[in-house]
Amino acid sequence: MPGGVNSPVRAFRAVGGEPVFIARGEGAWLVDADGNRYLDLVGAWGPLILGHAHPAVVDAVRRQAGLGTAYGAPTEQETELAELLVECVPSVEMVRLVNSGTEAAMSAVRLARAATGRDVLVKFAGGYHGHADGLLADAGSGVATLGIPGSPGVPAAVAALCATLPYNDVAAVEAFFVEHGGDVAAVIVEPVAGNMGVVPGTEAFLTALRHACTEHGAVLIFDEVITGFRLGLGGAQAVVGIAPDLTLLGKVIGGGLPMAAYGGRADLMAMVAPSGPVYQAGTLSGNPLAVAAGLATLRELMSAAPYPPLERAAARVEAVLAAAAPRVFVNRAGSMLTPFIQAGPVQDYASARRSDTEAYARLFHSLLEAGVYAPPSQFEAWFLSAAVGEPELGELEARIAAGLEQATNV
Ligand code: KE4
Repeated sequence: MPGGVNSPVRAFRAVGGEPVFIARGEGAWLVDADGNRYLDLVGAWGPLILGHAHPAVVDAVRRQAGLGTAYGAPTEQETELAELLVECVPSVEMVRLVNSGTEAAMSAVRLARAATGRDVLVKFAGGYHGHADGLLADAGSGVATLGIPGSPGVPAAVAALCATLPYNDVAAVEAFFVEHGGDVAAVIVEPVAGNMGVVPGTEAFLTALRHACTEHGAVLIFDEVITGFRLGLGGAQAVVGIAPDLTLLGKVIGGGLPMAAYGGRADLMAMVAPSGPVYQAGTLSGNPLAVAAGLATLRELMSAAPYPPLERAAARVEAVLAAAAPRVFVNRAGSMLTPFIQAGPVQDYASARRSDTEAYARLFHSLLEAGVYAPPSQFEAWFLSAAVGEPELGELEARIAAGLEQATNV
């Protein structure tokens, strides 16, 4: 396998050393193949908001496996999951389940282009929406982590259809739309960016995007693959009170199994095959096993309401990190946060990239030594799970403080 991994960011290339091979997860903990235990701040890059092997999820998946893993036919459970997504996410009237955030993003962009008859897509530097050809320009996450310029293999003609603007830059958005508004099919944005490290979108920025898209007839796509059901049952759009036209979901809604979705205005979604001409399909879309894990996860989130304790736990981790100011600057939104190794502030990709990635690598390894598994990249989000209770939190605070001391005082 290229780099010995099935997704680049797992290879530790940005922090050095060999990746840890994981044997199992237990609540807030990961256990590696040698039996070493780590408090997990990656959470499989966001899905594991309940922690690893949550009993409700394990039982649901175990039960479904005995009934079969995939039928290639509709099931009641898919309909139940779709109804939960429509119920929880304010702007979503209709939804299509797919297998990954990449699929959700590429499908939503195709739908927006079909609905508007236009080609131009606007994204933001440091934003990451999966690895579909037209979305890799100036991307965040692993593209930023590995410093890959754009991505080879994307035809120039395809790349030329994607305009990249600075995140949180209202003037740049307004100027672009004055010039090109009539050509824009869609704007795709992470309302709270997670892939340049955590950078919340300002209300002014997100409002400007909403106004520009409404005024010029473009489709506003909120990529909530990370923030959906992470910042609350309604995601970032419920927090900021802005309704996009389409929303991408993923990660949490699959509870750790391959599951994502795109949805939004019924008039747009009705254009998707077979009810409309915009083709999109998938052998395992909405498959019973992933739907079982997703339903169990969402039902647990709706009944246990873990968001307030998650917020408190994340605020305590933030406080330990922020105490290292001005060597460290922390951005946080709910239970996702990033310690940037710099004085800050960090409000876009250009400022995020001023971070000392060497010092971040030292922090990463000192935490790993101390039994904390943080993202192996400065340009990713740290995630708290609901499985992090008081004992684990005390351990986290102590281990992070020690790791910071070691890493940033050289
Ligand atoms: P997937 O195709 O990886 O399921 O989702 C793509 C995607 C779309 N939108 C956002 C906001 C995302 O964060 C992602 C994927 N996130 C990365 C980490 N930030 C996944 C980890 C990886 O690539 O291994």
